[in-house]
Amino acid sequence: MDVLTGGNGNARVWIENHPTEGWAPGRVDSVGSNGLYVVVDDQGTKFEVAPENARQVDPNCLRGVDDLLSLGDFNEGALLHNVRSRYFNDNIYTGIGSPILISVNPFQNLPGLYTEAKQKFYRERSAAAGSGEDADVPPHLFSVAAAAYTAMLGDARNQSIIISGESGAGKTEATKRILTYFANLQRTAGATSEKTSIEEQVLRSNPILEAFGNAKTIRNDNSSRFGKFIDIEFGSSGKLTSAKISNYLLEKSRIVKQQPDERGYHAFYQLCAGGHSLSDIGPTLGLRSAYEHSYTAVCTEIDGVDDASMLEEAADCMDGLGFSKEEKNSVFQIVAAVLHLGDMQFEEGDDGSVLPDGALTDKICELLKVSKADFTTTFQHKTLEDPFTKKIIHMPQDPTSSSNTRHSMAKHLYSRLFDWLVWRINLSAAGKGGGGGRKENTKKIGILDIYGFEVFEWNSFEQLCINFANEKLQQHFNSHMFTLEQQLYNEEGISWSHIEWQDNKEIIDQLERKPLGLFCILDSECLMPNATDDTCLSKIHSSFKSSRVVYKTSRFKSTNFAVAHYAGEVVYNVISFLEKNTDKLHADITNLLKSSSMPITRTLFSDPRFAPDMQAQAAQSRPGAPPAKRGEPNQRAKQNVTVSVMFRQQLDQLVEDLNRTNPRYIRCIKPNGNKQAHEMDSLDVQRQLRCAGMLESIRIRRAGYPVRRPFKEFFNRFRLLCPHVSTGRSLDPDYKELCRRVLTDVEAKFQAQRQPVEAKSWQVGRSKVFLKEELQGRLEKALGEAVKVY
Ligand code: AD9
Ligand code: MG
Repeated sequence: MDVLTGGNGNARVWIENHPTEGWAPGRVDSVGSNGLYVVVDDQGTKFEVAPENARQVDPNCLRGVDDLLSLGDFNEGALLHNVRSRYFNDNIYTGIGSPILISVNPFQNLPGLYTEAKQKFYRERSAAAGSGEDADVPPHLFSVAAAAYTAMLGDARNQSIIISGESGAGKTEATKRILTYFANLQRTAGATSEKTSIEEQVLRSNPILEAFGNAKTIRNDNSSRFGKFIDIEFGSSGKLTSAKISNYLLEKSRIVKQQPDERGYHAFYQLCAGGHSLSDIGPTLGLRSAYEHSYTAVCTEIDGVDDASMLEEAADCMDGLGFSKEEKNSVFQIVAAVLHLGDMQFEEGDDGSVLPDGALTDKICELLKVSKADFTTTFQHKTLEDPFTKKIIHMPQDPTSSSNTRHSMAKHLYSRLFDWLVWRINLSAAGKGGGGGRKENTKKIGILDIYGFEVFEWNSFEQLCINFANEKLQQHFNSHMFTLEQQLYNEEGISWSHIEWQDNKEIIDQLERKPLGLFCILDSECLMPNATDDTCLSKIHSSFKSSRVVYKTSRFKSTNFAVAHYAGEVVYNVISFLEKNTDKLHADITNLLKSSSMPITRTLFSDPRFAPDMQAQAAQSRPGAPPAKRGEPNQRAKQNVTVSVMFRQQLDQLVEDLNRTNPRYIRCIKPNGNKQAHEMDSLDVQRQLRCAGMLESIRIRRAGYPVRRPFKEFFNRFRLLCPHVSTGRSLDPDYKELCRRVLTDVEAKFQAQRQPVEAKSWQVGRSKVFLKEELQGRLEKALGEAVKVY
């Protein structure tokens, strides 16, 4: 009798599409008159499951295993339930083989999780395991970091740790823990650490980056609004020698406008709360409380966060990183100027807008160190070239135009300041000799903390860029997993030929293909004199008429188009796409700020490393300019390039760099939207696991031989099926041969029952038996029946 209907009440099968749990283990209760199994979940609710869909639950999954690959049952239900049951036991980490770690945000500080003793434990275990992978240690961020480090020492290749997941899932926290782990390596290894050591410098970079690049969003009180890749370099002895951060696409729109319940960058509020007590410049900043400034008025505080003390921390870190007093003061002066820019009002004048608040104008000019006359003119008139006569004309600006000029100035000032800060931090973290460790025999571990796939009610240009970045990383992930799979088969001598997996190449192609990909259409519209968001949208629709990937959605407003991303459909609203992609800065603003007597402001608008509009000029005037590096703005592109071009170049470079490393992946999961400990929205977690490509990685494994069992374990489990195959009296039996005999024998039995096994359902490798899932299921089922007979 079938084990499912044996009525023993213990058989567990998966209930798929469970309304609250996604997948839930249930007990088979009976068989309905329609032939469907009646399955009861743990809450007593009954479901009907078709016999062909009734997959048995691996009992280990109910307890939760450290590594999902140790389960024979490798389906989505096993993945979800395993992660869930571990999370409720405060085991937030789960492995999927050695290169993938799933991390669920605990939303509480779990005692003892990140102690120095833990760091030491993982460091020693990994070093002892030689290859760096100690399969017996519980999964942890430190096991990933330790494995990367040991592998780096033993292997010529650079390593990388790619951390992804959606907003609030714990990427930045994970990055910080891993950085601390690397910074502590020498310390826990017994060496002392000085205050000026490179390890300390690396740790100091974070509070500054968070102050200037993080903001409160509805999803995360400390959301990173930029992507970052940190390259840590180690000398030949394994000592940390330098670090270099590359930053990606800071969200600029947030500087001047935020959604309800969201804030601008933390630095704004920190400066309003604590700026007055900054020595030297405090009183000269002229700041009031955050709710009195236009850019920060909407949502001023975050529960449990003391902005003033955060400012102190960021300022201390600047001191620690060796910022000069002038540099530090300039940074705060520029931020204060941005806040004052937000407060400017414009009135209609006879000859262009007028600025009625003289004191405010004076303050901004004083902070930015520019002439008041030039400043006023910038908002009064726009310098243009007459398209026919080619003569320079000064067009009066109306208040709306002046107001936009001011927002544009604020956005460029702040985002370039952010680029400058990253550059300045890198200078301090470049190690002795300031060369960024460009010595020959150094090795690197790169850590990527990038914004995850995101879908909001309203998705704009930023979401398209972010989601495209995720497509690229997903492709990298898939092809790496696929390559790994093939490598294992080669090592084990398994013949393979027909592994197919779902590639997201088609989507990427439709977005980036030249000349008619989505980004190219957008870029060429940005060059058209009369183009608008509307003309752009109609070009998108006419170019992708028969596309399955980019399409028109009739259910939505006419300003929308949809993209079928690998992680799901996203509807984008084209409004502001052209403006955001062009991101033009009028030459009048550049000229004004170039004339500043404050060195940093001048640099931001004249040095091509921070001023993309200066790049073409620089290429001509500075033939000996240093070679370009990833993440450095001077490499981005020629004059007039769009934001999307720059971003895609950065991404291509990133993927190229990652391809040269041995990657490990940390997939962060947000268990609920309420930021609560011990609460899980299973359906949402299921969606995130899918977006993280966990299903894809399951599919890749399923397409090959997903079940691998060491010979001895396999034989001992299934020997009952072939009692005549035995070890005899041998003390050292040839388990490989025994497994082969069991499998051949079982295959013959199935054949005799006229239920043949599909060809090539199993192979015997060098150290393990490789099975298709279907055969594994049938073996387990046969075993269940055999046990009953005995
Ligand atoms: V975003 O894409 O930058 O918006 P992240 O970076 O994924 O996002 P973050 O690391 O900032 O999320 O985590 C959000 C919050 O969750 C943190 O501020 C902590 O309060 C909380 N968190 C995350 N990970 C941990 C952890 N390992 N232990 C305790 C955590 N709390
Ligand atoms: Mg973050």
